[in-house]
Amino acid sequence: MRISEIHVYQKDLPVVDGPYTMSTMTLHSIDTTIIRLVSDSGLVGWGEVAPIGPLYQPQHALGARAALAQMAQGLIGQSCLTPLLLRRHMDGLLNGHNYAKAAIDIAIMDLLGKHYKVRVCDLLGGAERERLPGYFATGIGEPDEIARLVRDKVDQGYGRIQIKAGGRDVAIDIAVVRKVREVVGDRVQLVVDTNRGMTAADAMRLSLACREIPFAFEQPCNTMEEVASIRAQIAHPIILDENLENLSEVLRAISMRVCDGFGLKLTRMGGLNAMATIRDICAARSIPHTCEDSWGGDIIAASVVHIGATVEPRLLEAIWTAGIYIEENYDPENGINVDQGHFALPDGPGLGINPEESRIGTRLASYA
Ligand code: 0XW
Ligand code: MG
Repeated sequence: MRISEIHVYQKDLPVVDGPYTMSTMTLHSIDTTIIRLVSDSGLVGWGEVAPIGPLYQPQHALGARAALAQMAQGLIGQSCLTPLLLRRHMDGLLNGHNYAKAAIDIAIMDLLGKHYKVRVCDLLGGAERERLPGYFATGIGEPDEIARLVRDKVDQGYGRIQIKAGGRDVAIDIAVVRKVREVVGDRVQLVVDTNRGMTAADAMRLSLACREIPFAFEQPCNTMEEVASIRAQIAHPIILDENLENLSEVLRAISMRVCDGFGLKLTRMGGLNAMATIRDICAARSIPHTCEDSWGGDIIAASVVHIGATVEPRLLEAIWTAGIYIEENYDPENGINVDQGHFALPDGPGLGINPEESRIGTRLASYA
């Protein structure tokens, strides 16, 4: 079974109830790239990559499409049955650009699952459970507004909440964290994420001012070195997110002992197979982590749920998908939606979703 066609689509995903705000950007709409990969046996596999704007991380939508254009013709005729060899073949066509390769990796795993009539989670080693905990991420906001939102989300069933901080006077962030704690107490696990948006000094101020409030501090500063510089002086465990750009950076973070957990972004890491490798490394060192992506529709969401289901429950912090911010599912029947703060693992073969062509935007290019 060989790759016979690759089709590339682009779709704008306006942010429902937007904009979505973080320390470094305000997002009204996200540009996603969808891949439809067709085998010579007539099976279809779906892939997606949706970097969240050009500022969140070095990966961006135009870069993903340029990388896919660079590789696509060279992928025609390659075997669909050997994802590892396909990955090596992609590395021989283009240096780096894991996030674009991730869209192909996801599509090939979807196709492979359909071929063998098994789910992607089974190809990745097997599902630990069918229902997975999600987390909710706030935007940047004022103390009362964020506390109200967090209370609502905890009431809806979320067991983990990520509060956005940074990019403003740290005193407001301190007030937000205190207000949230006052309102929800220890009913929920809290994470404070600055998205690289604080200086080391401000991150220390926030942590020490809230030393009695348990939370994990996500990506408090821009670089691993800055985070390492405050590590011994602050009161909270650290999660790294944006700094983890590939497997090598994951290993660097582990060897630097710079953090206690990871926020793992599926496409930035290189796709489902790369995530499986990182999952196993995390298991070897008992490192808790999330399974998520920066954004994306049903294809990314299903992928995140499939890999998340294979993580040992003691190490899976939570799943995050952009679903609640997206107007419609690509697959109205089997699309991935959150229910009481949890996600159900799809039960069909492959990713278990069947996107409708009318819902995946504009076709930009086709290769055969
Ligand atoms: C909560 N998220 C997954 C949504 C945005 O992409 C940012 C992000 C994060 O943890 O940084
Ligand atoms: Mg983060």
